[in-house]
Amino acid sequence: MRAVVGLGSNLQQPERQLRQALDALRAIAEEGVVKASSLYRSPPMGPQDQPDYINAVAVIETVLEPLELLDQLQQIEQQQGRERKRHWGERTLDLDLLLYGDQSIDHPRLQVPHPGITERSFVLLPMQEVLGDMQEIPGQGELGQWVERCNCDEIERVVE
Ligand code: ROI
Repeated sequence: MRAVVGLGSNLQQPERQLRQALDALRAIAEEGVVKASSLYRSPPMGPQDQPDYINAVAVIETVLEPLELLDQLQQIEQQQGRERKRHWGERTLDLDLLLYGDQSIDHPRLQVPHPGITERSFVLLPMQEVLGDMQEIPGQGELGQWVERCNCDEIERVVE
């Protein structure tokens, strides 16, 4: 199955955190990371007294079931010493399962598509880069429509 994972960090050298997490994703996915977006920098959504975030999106090919994949993602977060200081606060590494094939999943531990996708420019723009405007977000229409509607002024691509 093709799964789309969102990555975010604003502590402990965020760019390094994301590169390390991409390596870990390569290791768990059968075909590795099929495609990774550029890195993007944006101001925090939530409390403003925290550092800017670095975000990216990765597409992986996996035989893991959604909850198994979620376990693996949480394990990677833990391995990278996930610190989460407060609700909507700074964190070392956040991995979100954004899409799993074209499935809609409503489970106490997991909602897919991730409910934040459509209102978060830091998810929409990297998704658009790797999946294109025509990508369907199950139950929500096409990705391109949401990108048009989003406030994408404050997010910038990290030049490497
Ligand atoms: N804000 C930005 N810009 N990027 C994130 O990844 C992010 N993640 C979060 C909250 C705290 C909501 N804010 C964020 O979990």
